[in-house]
This record gives sequence, C-alpha cells and structure tokens, in this order.
Amino acid sequence: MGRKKEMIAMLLAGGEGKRLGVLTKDLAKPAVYFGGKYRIIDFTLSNCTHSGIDTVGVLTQYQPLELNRYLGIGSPWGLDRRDGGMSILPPFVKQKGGVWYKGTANAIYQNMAFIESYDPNYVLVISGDHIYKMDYDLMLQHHKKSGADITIAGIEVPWKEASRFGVMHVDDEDRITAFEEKPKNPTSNIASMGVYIFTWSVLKKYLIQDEASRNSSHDFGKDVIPSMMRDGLHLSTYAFRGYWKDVGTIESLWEANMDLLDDKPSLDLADKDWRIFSVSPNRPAQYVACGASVSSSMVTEGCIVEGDVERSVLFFGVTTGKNSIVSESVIMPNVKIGEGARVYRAIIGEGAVIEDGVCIGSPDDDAITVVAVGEFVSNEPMLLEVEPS
Ligand code: ADQ
Ligand code: ADP
Repeated sequence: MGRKKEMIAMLLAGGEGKRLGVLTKDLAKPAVYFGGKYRIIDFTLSNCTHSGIDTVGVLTQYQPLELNRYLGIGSPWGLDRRDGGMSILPPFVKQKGGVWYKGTANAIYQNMAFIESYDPNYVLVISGDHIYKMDYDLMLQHHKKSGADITIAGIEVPWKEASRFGVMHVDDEDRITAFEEKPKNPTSNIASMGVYIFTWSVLKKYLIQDEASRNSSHDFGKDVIPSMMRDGLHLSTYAFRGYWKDVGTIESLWEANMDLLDDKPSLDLADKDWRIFSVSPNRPAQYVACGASVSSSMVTEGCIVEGDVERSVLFFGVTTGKNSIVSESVIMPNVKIGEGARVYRAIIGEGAVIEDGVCIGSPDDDAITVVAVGEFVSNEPMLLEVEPS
C-alpha cells in the first residue's frame, strides 16, 4: 500500500508499433533510439520528473525485454524511490487467468488495484511514443480550475496530418464540444496529444463500464472518450503550444530527428531547466578523421567519421568509411558504413552493416528508406521502402 498521492501517472508503453516496421521487430516503440543520446520514452519520463510526479506505472506488453532492461529501477529519472517511484506493469500479473491488454483503457483497467493503492485524486495517462517537453503540473492546475472530469491536452497540427489523431472542437472556455477519433475527413485540426488527466473517481466508473461493454475495443480514443462525450461529462482541453511530435511512423520519426538539426531547433535539448535524462554508454570521444567532414549533424560518443556527414544524427559507436556520404539520415548505434557507401534520407537500424560502395536511398527521392536492425546490406540490398504520407 502506497502513501496517498494527489496524482500518479500511467505511461502506456505497450503498443505494437507496427508502423515503425523493422525498427520495432524486437523492440518496443518507446525504447527506439532518438536524437543521438536518447530513447523515445526518456521524454515522457523526464517530463514526469520535472512536473513533480513521483509515482509512475509503466504499462508494457509488446517486446518488453530491452525496454525493461533499459528502465531498470528508474534511477536516471529519479524514480528509484520506495515511496512511489517507477513500477513496471506487464499484463498477467494481476491474478490467475489474466489476459493480454486488449486496448489502452483495458490496460489501465487491469491495473486499477495499483492505482487504488495510492488513493489518487487524479490520474495522468500518457504515452511512451511522443517527443515533447511538457509541464503536467500546469495541466493539472487547469484541470482543477475548470472542474472538468477529464482534460485532454490539445495541439494544432497541420490539416493533412489531422486524420492520424483524435481531433476535437472546443469552445471559448476550452470545453470540448465534439471529439472524433482518427476521422477520415477531419473537421478540426486541434489534435488530442493522447495526454489525459482524469478525475480518478470518474475514470474508475468508466473503466468498469467499458470493460463490461461487449462491443468496445477498450481504447480511450475509440471508446471511453466518446462515451464520456455522449453522457455529457465535462471534457476540457489544455492548449499546448510547444513542440510535440507523435513519432509512431517512419516519416515522423525521421522528421523529429531532423528537426533537432535546425539552427534554432524548436525543441531545445540544451535547456538546463528541463534536461532530458537518459542512459548513455561509456564510450571514447567521437573522432573525425583527416579529410572527413561533418556539418549540421549530431555525432555522439564512440563514432569514427572518415567520410562526409551532413544533416544527420549518428548515435554512439557508428563508423563511416573513407569517401562515404551520409546525408539527411538517422544512423542508430553501432552501425558500420563502408568505404564509398552513400546513404540518403534513411533510417539505419542498430548494428546494421552497409558494405563498401552500397547506395541507400537517393538524393532526388522524398521517400525514407529503412534498413532493419542488424541487417547486412551488400550490393543486392533488400530494402523496405516507405512512401511519404
Ligand atoms: P494512437 O497514437 O493510435 O492514438 P494508441 O495505439 O491508442 O495510440 O496508443 C497510445 C499509447 O498506448 C502508445 O504509447 C502505445 O504504445 C500504448 N499502447 C497501445 N496499446 C496498448 C496496450 N494494449 N497496452 C499498453 N499500452 C498500449 C492515441 C489517441 C489519439 C491521439 C493520439 C496522439 O487515441 O486520440 O490523437 O494518441 O498520439
Ligand atoms: P486561432 O485558431 O484562430 O488562431 P486561437 O488560437 O485563439 O485562434 O484558438 C481558438 C480556440 O481554439 C480557442 O478556444 C482555443 O482555446 C482553442 N485552441 C487553440 N489552440 C489549441 C490547442 N493547441 N489545443 C486545444 N485548443 C486550442
């Protein structure tokens, strides 16, 4: 039994990550590398730390091994504490005859006893696949002031992307007047960020009700929120104006990495007041050889650059051979790029080997090319092409 908490966080980290394809074959999406030094989940966990949230349940399911190992006991995020701290919550642990998490709402439902043990007034539900810096405490103040049953963080997204999200109509008082999950033809471009604050007593009632409903997919966006709307509950939005990206697709993962390379990136990773905590390997300093060049790029520890690197992110332990070109690409840890190889607009999975002289992608093509984790690419490459959306 924990001590009473005003608000605890439940971090959904168990989605399949299908749209990231070969990058998530053996790896949960939240554990995918991001921005040279990080994994995606570092952002949400660091947000919790900075927002004064000391109790976080991490719901895992799909390919959790490496994620679990990475999270450890939560020390990098200051969550290795006895009172609260981080708890990893896989399915099945509850009781005999447990089942896989059927959907996001069911995942929370199955962990109601965990939540109740802290007797919280509010529950923050967040995702492990978003890149952003956000103070959840400000959102909680907004939630308390409005007296809403649920507050959904919202952000304006480009119209062409709106159909990837839950979208909402809001009135002058931030009240949500309509909500639609991933509509084909969106009528609003205010997207739900999938960041929710629920008044726990209300959520509890709806989780129980949703669980009993036969034709529910037990998902927040598809089922629980629409049913709260239908019942006339008070749903409020908290307008978030900073940088936020759902990196659930190859294009968005690539774009979010490229965004870091701008002169003045809209997501400032150097912000001393909002550090993103992570676990970094202990490697020697990066080395840029004579005649090599690096521009507008992030090159991290243990890299050896002998070729040309421009507008790219190189994670730890990447080597690039003489006369090679790496351009507008994301190179995951320990990738080896051979002599004379060329890599354009690509994401190369951890530990892949690009042999001498191989060409990946093309400078004239908008599509992002992906090379699988550990793949060995010789002159007859097997590549997965992803069309830009
Ligand atoms: P999606 O991005 O489609 O939409 P969803 O598939 O519901 O999100 O997953 C949300 C989070 O929960 C992800 O981090 C995922 O890994 C995790 N998850 C999914 N299934 C899970 C399960 N069974 N057990 C544990 N974790 C699970 C949602 C909302 C939209 C909103 C977008 C914003 O439904 O309304 O616009 O997020 O990105
Ligand atoms: P405009 O869309 O014309 O620039 P505003 O920014 O003032 O106007 O927003 C109009 C309405 O949309 C307001 O009620 C505001 O609260 C809401 N709104 C604006 N941005 C967001 C956001 N990111 N998330 C949720 N609601 C928002």
